[in-house]
Amino acid sequence: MNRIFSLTATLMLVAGAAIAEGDHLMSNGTVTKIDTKWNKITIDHGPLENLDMPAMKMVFELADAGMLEGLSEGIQISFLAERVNGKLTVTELQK
Ligand SMILES: [Cu+2]
Repeated sequence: MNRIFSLTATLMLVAGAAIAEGDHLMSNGTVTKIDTKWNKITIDHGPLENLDMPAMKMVFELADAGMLEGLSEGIQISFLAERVNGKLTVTELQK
């Protein structure tokens, strides 16, 4: 039930951001590795405008364990990455 709620909250945040920001903050990438123990995923990502980062493959923290649901290696995602407590973290994710 908690997971469903957090997923819904995440989707609402994503929808809100898309309306407010015209979608330009979301970046695209391919999930290449999933670490369910530490809540991290590796993303082969395109340029991240908000972090001024070029395309590369790297590891991100996940803001919410519920984001792991439905993820699998090789899947394409749209996501927003932000620096949270000094760590690059996926704060929004769409499959
Ligand atoms: Cu990067």
